[in-house]
Amino acid sequence: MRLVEGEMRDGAMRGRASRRGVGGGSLGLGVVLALASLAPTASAQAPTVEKVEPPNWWANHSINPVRVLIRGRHLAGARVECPRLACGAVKVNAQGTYAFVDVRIAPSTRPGDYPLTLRTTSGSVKAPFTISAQLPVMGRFQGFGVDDVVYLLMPDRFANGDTTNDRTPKSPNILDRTKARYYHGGDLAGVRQKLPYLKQLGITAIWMNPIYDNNDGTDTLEVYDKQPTTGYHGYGATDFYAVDEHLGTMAEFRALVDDAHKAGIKVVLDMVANHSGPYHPWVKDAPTPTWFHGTQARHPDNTWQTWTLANPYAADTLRRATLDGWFINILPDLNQDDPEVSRYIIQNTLWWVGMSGMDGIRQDTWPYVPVKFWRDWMGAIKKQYPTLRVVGEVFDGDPAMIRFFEGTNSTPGGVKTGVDYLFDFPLYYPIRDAFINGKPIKGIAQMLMRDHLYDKPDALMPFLGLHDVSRFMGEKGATTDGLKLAFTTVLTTRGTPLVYYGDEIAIPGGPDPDNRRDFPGGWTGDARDAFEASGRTAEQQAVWQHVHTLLRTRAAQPDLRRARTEHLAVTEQQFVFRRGAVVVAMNNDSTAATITVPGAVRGTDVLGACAAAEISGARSTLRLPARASCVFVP
Ligand SMILES: [Ca+2]
Ligand SMILES: [Ca+2]
Ligand SMILES: [Ca+2]
Repeated sequence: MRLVEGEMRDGAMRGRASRRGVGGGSLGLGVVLALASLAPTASAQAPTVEKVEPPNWWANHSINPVRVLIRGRHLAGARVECPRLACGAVKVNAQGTYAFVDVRIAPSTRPGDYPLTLRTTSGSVKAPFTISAQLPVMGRFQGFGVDDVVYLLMPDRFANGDTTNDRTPKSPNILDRTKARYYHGGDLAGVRQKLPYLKQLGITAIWMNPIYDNNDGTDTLEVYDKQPTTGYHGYGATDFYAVDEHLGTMAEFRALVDDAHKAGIKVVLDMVANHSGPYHPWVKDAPTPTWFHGTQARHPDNTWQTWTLANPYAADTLRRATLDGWFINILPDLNQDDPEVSRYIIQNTLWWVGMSGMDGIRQDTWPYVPVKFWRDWMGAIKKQYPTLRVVGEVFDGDPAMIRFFEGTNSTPGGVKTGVDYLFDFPLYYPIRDAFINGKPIKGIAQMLMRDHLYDKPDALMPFLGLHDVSRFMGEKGATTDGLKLAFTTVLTTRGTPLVYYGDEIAIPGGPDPDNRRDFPGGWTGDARDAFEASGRTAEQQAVWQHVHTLLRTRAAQPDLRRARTEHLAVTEQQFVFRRGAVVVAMNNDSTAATITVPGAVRGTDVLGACAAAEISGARSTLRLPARASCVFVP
């Protein structure tokens, strides 16, 4: 790193000169105006600062120096002074709109304000920068795993805990509950208020869709039915270092994490490293020429051919079309091969974790980013927060694809990303097929057969729905009997199960955005409050109780989380398996079934559907009602 002593002395001298020239407090207003009129060009060219990223960092952090990105104007030729810190490796882009600087923080540096000064021949400007105290580790950065049940909620659609953030001067016109692609008003305050509900249901972790600041106006690029959209879902960041004003503030996010931890609930936050939103300031003016893959005017469209990434015979050009293309030809694709981009994203991730004390990350669009970047990103996370856990989104029903992206797999070039978990999309499809369409339940067991491909089947996250697919109850032919069977599967199979908000009360809804309806009762004046049993229909309450019982049983029975799985019987529409002392039996047929399995099935069915098994010698006979599941616990 280049330093700095000389620059600082130099700069200090120029600083004095500059203060004389531009006018301090002792000069009268008339004099300043006179000077300005004499030298308008010089005055107009003085550097300005609009944004500092990250705005703060920590002493004794695994990343030191931190690479600070300063957005401003007239930064060409800038030197950077960092009193009580050490600065170097300054780089300014050709437009003079972005300066990068390494800021080294001595271990003894105390928390406080440490503004940087950018100085050019035309003047100087301060860039605010703060050293923060690290949050105590105890009870934070906990990670998550098979002992947890994760609840995915969309912050804008769960509960409106603070109506004062519904419309603010920053974005006054993009909230409308009658429009499915506008903000509806849910927020972090609402999630905090509903923690007792989540605790009562029995989940132990929440995953929230991204809370980055998204565009303050309508999106007229991503248009459906000729209608503009908004960034209510959070996936189109315009500021990676701020919480969207509709959802709250970083202080509220930290308070939510603290409250959740007090309730025994972990917090997993969604992050997006593949792209920014189309309205991010970078799109019009990028920090480096290679910040994105192309420009808004000229870039590759994404071909969605993720299979080419795993194809050992694919030419590199085939892969690049999927790695570098812009999603829906609109979302600016970040170039993680640019080392400045890579550092930016890695630091940004650690900043969110360090600021909040959160426990895990859900990473979007995993296949569309080079595995080398993921290796570096995972390494940086684990270096600073060894207990934190990451689940990656590989949206693919083919186990060969999931296997390819498994964190322990050596991908071409010998790269292992180290990602902890992946979603179990392969299991999702036979679950829907069996329990909605009446296809054989055997398909679920046959998909589980493919677990032999994985190093760690337990590292998968099974689910029956999430925010990118139609609701289970939104599919033609879906019934709550089928939904209950699906919940039994998800909550008793291996891995860390995921519950999508509202599925526990059988909310309907078609494809995006209809699958993101408001949770009933989350808004003052809602016709019904389904957060309370009294606000649920009898059918909703039956599903809720089913999920609640399964979660309570899962919590009480470590075997349901950690014991080896043994498939005891698989027929076209019956499936019985054992996990340790617990036996799960499912009948997907429209008539009752009697099935005999090896071994003694002891105990009672906690779900209340089956009578006790008849044990005879080394075999047990189970009588299963139509379209029902039973969990026998000794
Ligand atoms: Ca609100
Ligand atoms: Ca916003
Ligand atoms: Ca990409």
